Amino acid sequence: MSSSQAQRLKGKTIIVTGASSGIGKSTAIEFARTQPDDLKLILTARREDALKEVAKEIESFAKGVKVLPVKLDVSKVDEIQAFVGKLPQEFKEIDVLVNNAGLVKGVAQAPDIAPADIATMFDTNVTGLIAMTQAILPIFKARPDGGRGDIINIGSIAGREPYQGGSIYCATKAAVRSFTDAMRKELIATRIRVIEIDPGQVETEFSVVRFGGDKEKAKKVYEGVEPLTPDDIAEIVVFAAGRRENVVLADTLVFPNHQAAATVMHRKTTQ
Ligand code: NDP
Ligand code: 8X3
Repeated sequence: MSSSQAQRLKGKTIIVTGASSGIGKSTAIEFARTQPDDLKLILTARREDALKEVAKEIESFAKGVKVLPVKLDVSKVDEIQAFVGKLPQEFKEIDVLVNNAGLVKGVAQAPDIAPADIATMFDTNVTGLIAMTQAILPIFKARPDGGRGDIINIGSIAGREPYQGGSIYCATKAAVRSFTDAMRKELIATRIRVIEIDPGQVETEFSVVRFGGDKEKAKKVYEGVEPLTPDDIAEIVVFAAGRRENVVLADTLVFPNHQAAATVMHRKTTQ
């Protein structure tokens, strides 16, 4: 017998941005684990090969899940518009949008932050997320009662608590938070749920990207601590989407046990 969560997700079409690694990949897999019999997943990111691997993995255990991997750079607004227009008929009726794609570049402080890094972070984390939302929202709004569907935005503790060396990334996540909160109010007369999940420290490719591919530097971020896993966040995303339609998990801050703020962490030291 399937769970009530599985029943509520049955037949849904779900899009996850940034599904080629980390939280997005785990989210795609967790949706498929929860509802393996009847689900459609649209998985997007820039690395198409990685997306195809995720699709293969899902199809190996979830026979009722149809996966559509699509190469999409969310920082290119015209690509987003073309992507929605070209979706195959059976994937057009999207029910859940998970805006997860995002990144951080470096730890530079003003006035030394590279303009290209500023642009990449804002174009991806803010303009990309807004453009995805604007592209999908008309599909939700065309439904009865003012509209139906879920928008799940992956914010960050960084959007609530700016820290040194993260000014631009933090500003992008604060922008996501403002956009999300405003939208929830704007859509009050609909059945559309606007949800934000703000993780603390999660071990993914995030720090590798931050340090330009330097895996040693990235590893140091997690020394002496036990970060969250991408699966931890994926479970919360799926939980939020799998609630009864009248239940809106509007806002969630998630820490690992050793963390109490963006920069307040307990690190075990080895003597
Ligand atoms: P990863 O680097 O593992 O994953 C990031 C994903 O975003 C990848 O799939 C990447 O795919 C995709 N992405 C990046 N840029 C673009 C782009 N221009 N267009 C499309 N996809 C893009 O990191 P996480 O899983 O940690 O990050 C996921 C989200 O979680 C981000 O929004 C991040 O800010 C947020 N977050 C992460 C935390 C952490 O500690 N790890 C904590 C709080 C929030 P590809 O490279 O193939 O395009
Ligand atoms: C990622 C968490 O604190 O490294 O959003 O910026 S943090």
